[in-house]
Amino acid sequence: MTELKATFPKGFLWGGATAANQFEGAYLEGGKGLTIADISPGGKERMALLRSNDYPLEINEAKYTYPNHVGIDFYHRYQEDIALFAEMGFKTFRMSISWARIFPNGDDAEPNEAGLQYYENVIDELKKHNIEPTITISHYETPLHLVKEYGGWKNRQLIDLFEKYARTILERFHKKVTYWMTFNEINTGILGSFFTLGMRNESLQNNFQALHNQFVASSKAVKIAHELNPDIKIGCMSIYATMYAYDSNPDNVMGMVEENRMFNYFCNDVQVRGEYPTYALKYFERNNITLDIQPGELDLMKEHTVDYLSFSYYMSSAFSKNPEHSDKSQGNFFGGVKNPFLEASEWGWEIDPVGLRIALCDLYGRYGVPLYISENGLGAIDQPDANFYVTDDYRIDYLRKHIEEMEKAIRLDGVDLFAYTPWGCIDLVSASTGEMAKRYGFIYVDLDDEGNGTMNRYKKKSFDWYQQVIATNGANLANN
Ligand code: BGP
Repeated sequence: MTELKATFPKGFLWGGATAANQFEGAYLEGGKGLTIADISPGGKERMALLRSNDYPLEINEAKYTYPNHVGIDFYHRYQEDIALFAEMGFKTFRMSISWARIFPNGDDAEPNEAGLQYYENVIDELKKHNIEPTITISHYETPLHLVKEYGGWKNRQLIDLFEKYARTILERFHKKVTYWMTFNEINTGILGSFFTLGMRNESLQNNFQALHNQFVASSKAVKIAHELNPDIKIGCMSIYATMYAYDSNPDNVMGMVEENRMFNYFCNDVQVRGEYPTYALKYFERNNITLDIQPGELDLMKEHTVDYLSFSYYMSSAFSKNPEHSDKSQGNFFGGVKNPFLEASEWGWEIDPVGLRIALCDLYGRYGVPLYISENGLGAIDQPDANFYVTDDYRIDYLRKHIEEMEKAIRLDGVDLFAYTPWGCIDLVSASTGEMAKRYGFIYVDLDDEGNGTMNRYKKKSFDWYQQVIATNGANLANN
């Protein structure tokens, strides 16, 4: 009989999560090329623009702002920031490597040594503080050249280019980095996300071909990682939004089942179980989708599945077919109908801690592999006092309630959860709105959307709280 775990296991990986394009800045330094994030304007219209055909593939400073070009300047300030993470007691730090720092155009013959050295310095700094890096290989950072010249991920050539990039960083860092993730929130590709696929408003056929290419690319990275170092743990990463039927109407329940499996399960099914599920094959059939699958690819996907499943969790979603339930909730990539039982953040994301326990039970029950919560948190407008101190009880409250549910999932449900990295552990640029105003951090960065501010770092109230959470391995969640 397997031993049942009580509360947070020894060695639980507490930490925080970031992405290169949202906090490094220095977007043209060190030989870096442009990525799709670099041409994405800041401001609330970003997601609407992303979904339109007017989405500019060039930087247009006369028309737009680009807060992510400077980010929070982690590129130059990583030592100071990592020291703060260490002071909080981080066991792991999730970061991405920007593909275009390593291969500026994505298809260059040789890697850019300056980029590799930069990441080596960051990794060494983390190790110096006993923080295990968790590296996302691709977090919305496909080189722009691959979008403009190759048409994005629907082009099979990207598989080989990605393989070369993944091999380069894995060969360089496989002795120093144990935890890896392949594609960030890969399932947003189902919705045709530009960030994920590097394609704008294309057909379902192209979206699913692009995803297939990413599945193959991901399996290749898994294979390379394990060949280099069998101790490496490499996972997939999806957004998970717990899905409810709005009510007990069987039609709504069936609709929820359909939404749930295409959005929450499809990419995990392929990457954890190693094969296309039957419901997806039927979906392809109904929608006239015929994938170009080359000989050997399905075997590769079956043989090189991930070691763990990671997911971001911010909110749940309710499903209704009833046209009277037309009041939609907001989400970064999707929105169901408003759930009358839940409160929402200032950005309309519905807050649902119990939904996280449901997610953990669901995913562990379905896959039985270790789980890593790679993003979670509350985007909020912080009001610092004259000393730049932020009393962010709302953030503590959000995180505390989610951690309580994680604890129950481990203690009462026997879920094998081994890591938790709240999103934007230091304030950074938002992915959906490209703004600084939406903050998640334990550390306040003095910088506004127009680029005003010293960029000095200040500890928020939640900094001390999270430090205590980590020091007690999740036993003391009190907000003193
Ligand atoms: C996820 C992304 C992150 C991050 C987060 C918060 O979808 O993986 O990159 O930004 O959402 O979203 P936002 O920044 O839009 O508040």
